[in-house]
Amino acid sequence: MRTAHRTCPICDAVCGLRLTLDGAGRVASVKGDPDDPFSKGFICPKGASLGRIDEDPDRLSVPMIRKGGEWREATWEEAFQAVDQGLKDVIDTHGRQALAVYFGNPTFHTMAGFMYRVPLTQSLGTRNVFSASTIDQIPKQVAGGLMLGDPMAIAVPDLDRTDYLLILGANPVESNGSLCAAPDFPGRLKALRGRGGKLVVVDPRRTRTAAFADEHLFVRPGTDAYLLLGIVHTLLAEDLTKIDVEVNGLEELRRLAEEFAPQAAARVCGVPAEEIVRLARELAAAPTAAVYSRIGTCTAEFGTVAQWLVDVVNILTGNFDRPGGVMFTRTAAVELFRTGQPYTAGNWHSRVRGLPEALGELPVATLADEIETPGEGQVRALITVAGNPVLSAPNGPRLDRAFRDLDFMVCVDPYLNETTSHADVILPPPRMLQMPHYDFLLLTVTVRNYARFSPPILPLEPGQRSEAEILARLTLMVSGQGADADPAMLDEMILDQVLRGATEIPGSPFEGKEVAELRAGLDGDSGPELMLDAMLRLGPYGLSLADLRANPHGVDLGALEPRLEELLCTTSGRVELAPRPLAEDVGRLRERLAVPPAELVLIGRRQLRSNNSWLHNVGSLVGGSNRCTLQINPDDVTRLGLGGQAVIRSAAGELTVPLEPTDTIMPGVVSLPHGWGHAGSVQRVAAEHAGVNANTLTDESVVDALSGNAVFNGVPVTLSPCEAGELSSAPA
Ligand SMILES: Nc1nc2c(c(=O)[nH]1)N[C@H]1C(S)=C(S)[C@@H](COP(=O)(O)OP(=O)(O)OC[C@H]3O[C@@H](n4cnc5c(=O)[nH]c(N)nc54)[C@H](O)[C@@H]3O)O[C@H]1N2
Ligand SMILES: Nc1nc2c(c(=O)[nH]1)N[C@H]1C(S)=C(S)[C@@H](COP(=O)(O)OP(=O)(O)OC[C@H]3O[C@@H](n4cnc5c(=O)[nH]c(N)nc54)[C@H](O)[C@@H]3O)O[C@H]1N2
Ligand code: SF4
Ligand SMILES: [Mo]
Repeated sequence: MRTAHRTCPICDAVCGLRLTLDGAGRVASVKGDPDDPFSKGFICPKGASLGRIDEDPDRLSVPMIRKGGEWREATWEEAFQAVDQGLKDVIDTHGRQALAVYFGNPTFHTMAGFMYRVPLTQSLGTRNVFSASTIDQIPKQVAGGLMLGDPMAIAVPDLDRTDYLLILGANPVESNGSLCAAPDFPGRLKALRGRGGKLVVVDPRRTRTAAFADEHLFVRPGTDAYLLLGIVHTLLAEDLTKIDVEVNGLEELRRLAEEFAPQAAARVCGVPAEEIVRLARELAAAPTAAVYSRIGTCTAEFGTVAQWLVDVVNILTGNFDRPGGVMFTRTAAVELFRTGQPYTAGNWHSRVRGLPEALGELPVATLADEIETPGEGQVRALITVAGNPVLSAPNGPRLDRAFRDLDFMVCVDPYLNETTSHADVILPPPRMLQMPHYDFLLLTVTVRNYARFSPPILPLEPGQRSEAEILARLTLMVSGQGADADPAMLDEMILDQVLRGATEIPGSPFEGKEVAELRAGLDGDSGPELMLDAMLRLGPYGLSLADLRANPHGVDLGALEPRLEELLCTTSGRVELAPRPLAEDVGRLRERLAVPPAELVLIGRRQLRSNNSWLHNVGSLVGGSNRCTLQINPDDVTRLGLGGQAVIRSAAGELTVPLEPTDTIMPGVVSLPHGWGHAGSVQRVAAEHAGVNANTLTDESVVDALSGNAVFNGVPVTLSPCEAGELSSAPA
C-alpha cells in the first residue's frame, strides 16, 4: 500500500485528496486531505469515487477508428494518420472555415487543455470556435468585460469574511460552487451564519443551499434582472449607496432603473415588492455584503444583463473589491490570458444567424446551423476536446443529427458516448491519475489565494500518449506539419513565446534576460509542467514548480486583497456602471414588462453525484436520489391531472418523463437535470440508468442577445398526461 496526494480534477472546488493505492496501483481508498490548507479534509461523494471513475473498465485505452457503423481499435500511428488525412481533405476541398472545434468543460480543468487550447484554435484558422463557455458563464465575462474592460476579471464573494450573502441562481451545496472555488462550501456557509452573518437564497427551488439559509425566496425563472433592477432602484431612490470605486454612468443607471420600481419588478419576478425593498436595505446596511450568482441567472434569456446588475449592486453598496464583499483572486501563475486591452464585444458575427462573437468564440447554440446550412464557410469537419454537446448543448438531438452529416470528426475523449459515437477517430487521453494537475483557471477564482500542483500518481503504460501529446499533435496537424511532427517542437515554440514576451515586459522578473538561459532553467517533466514553472516564476509570489512539489498539500497564499486598480482596463479608466450595450438591452426588459409570463417553464437541476454528462457509468454515483426525474409542484400535478409520468413539450422537442412531485419547487415551474439520456450507450452502467436528454427541450433558437449564451432556464413547456410505458424522446 502507498499513499499519494492530489487535487480532485472533477469540479470547481479543487479539493485536496489523499489516496491509498495497492501494490498493483489500484485505488483502495480516497479521503479528503486533512493537510490541505484550503480544503482541510473536505471531500464529496464524487471525489470519494475518484478511484472507481478512474478505473472504469469502459474507458478507452487505445484510439478507435470507425468505418461505417463499425468501430475498431487502432494504433496511435494509424489514428494520427487518419486524423491528418481527414482534416487535410476537408481543408483542401472546402478551406479552413469548414473546420470547427468544440472545447468541453474538462478542457478547463486539465493542464493540457490550458496549454494547447489557444495554439490549437489559432492553428485552425477558423472562426468556428465553440466551447462550453457559451452554455455556461460567458454572460458573466461579457458583463465584466464591458464594466471593467477585462472579461477575465471575475469577482468572487469573500465567503469567509462576509456578513451577508445573497445567492441568486446557484446551488453550491450540491454543485460545490462555480466561478468561486471554495472547498467545503457547506461548511463555509455554516461558518457565515455561525459568526452572526445572514444568508439569503433566491431560487425557483428550495434547494439544499436554501436549507442552509436564513431565508429563501422563490423567483420566477429568467426574471432575476427585474429583481436586481428593483434592488438598484431602491438603493438609488432611498439614497442608500456607498460607492467607493471610481465609476462612470451613475446618472444613466438611475435613468435606466427609474421604471423598475419594486412594484413593477415584483409583477414580473414574483418576489413581493416589500421583500425587494427589504433586500436592498439589508444589503446596504450590512457591514459587508456580497451578491453571488451562477447558472440559474447566466443560462437565461437576460443572462448578461443579470450578471451586470449583480456587480452593480455590489458596487452601489460599497462591497466591490473590498474584504467581505466581492474580490479578485491573486493567482500564483502569471495571468497570461489578460490582454490589458479594453474588451470589445461582438467583433464578428456567426455566418448563419449573425450571433455575436464573445472572447473569440461563437455560441454553441448555433453550431448545428453552421453544420447544416450550405454555402461558403459551412462546417464540414469538427474536432471536439472533452465535450459531449449532444447531451449538454441546447437542442442536443439536432446536433446528434447534424454530426452524422459531417465529412470528418475527431474527438479527444476517454469515452465512446453520445457525441463521440459520431467521430471517425477517437483519441483517448490517459486516466486522471496518470496526468499532472494544476488548475490554471479555477485557481483564478479561489476565495483565498492558494496554489497546489499534483504530479501524476501512476505512470503512462508503454505506448500510451499523454493528453498534452495528443493536443500538441493535433495542433501540428492542423497547421499542416503532418502526423509525424515532433510535439516537443510545439512546446518549445510556446515556451519561447512566453519567455521572450516576458523579457520584453518592463518590470517583469525576466526583463532583459537571455531566453535560452531562462529556458534552460525551467523545470518540469512535460510541456505543461514547464509552462507552469515559467508562469509561476513570472507570477506575483515568485514561486516555482519546485516550491509546489515541495508542498504536496498545497500552499496558502493568504486572504484576498483589493486589486481592482491593476485589473481595470476600460478606456475611461473607471468602472462603467451603464455601458452602452447593457443599457440598450434594458429595452428588451422593458418590452417584457407588458407580456404575461408563460404558464409553465422548465429549469435545470444539478445533482450532487453527477457532473454534467460523464459520471453516470460508476455504480456508486447513480441510483437513489440521483435519477433523471421531472420535479413538479403537487398543485401542478393536480391541476394538470397528471399521473406517475407525463409528456413534456417545448418548441424544440418532447420527452416522456417520470414525475417527482415536491413542494420544494414553485408552482408553474418544473425541473429536469441535464447530462442524462444514455439509452443504448456502450457504457454499461450509464445505459442501465439512462434517463432522458433534458436538452431535447431546450431551444437553440433562443439565446441571451448580448452574449449568445444558451437559455436553459425559463424554457416555456406544456405537460400532458401519459400512460405508463416506455420513456421516449422526439424532436418537435
Ligand atoms: N439543460 C442544461 N444543459 C447544460 C447545463 C445546464 O445547467 N442545463 N449546464 C451547462 C454547463 S454549465 C456546462 S459546463 C456544460 C458541460 O458540457 P460539456 O462541456 O460538453 O461537458 P460534458 O457533457 O460533461 O462532457 C465532458 C466530456 O469530457 C470527457 N472527459 C472527461 N475527462 C476528460 C479528460 O481528462 N480529457 C478529455 N479529453 N476528455 C475528458 C467526458 O468523457 C465527456 O465526453 O453543460 C451545459 N449544459
Ligand atoms: N454535482 C454537480 N456539481 C457540479 C456540476 C454538476 O453537473 N453536478 N457541474 C459543474 C459545472 S460545469 C458548473 S457550471 C457548476 C454550476 O454551479 P451552480 O450554478 O451552483 O449549479 P446549479 O445547480 O445549476 O444551480 C443553479 C440554480 O439556479 C436555480 N435556477 C434556475 N433558474 C433560475 C432563475 O431563473 N433564477 C434563479 N435565481 N435561480 C434559478 C436552479 O434551481 C439551481 O438551484 O456546477 C459544477 N459542479
Ligand atoms: S467537491 Fe468537487 S473537487 Fe471536491 S471532491 Fe467533490 S468533485 Fe472533487
Ligand atoms: Mo459549467
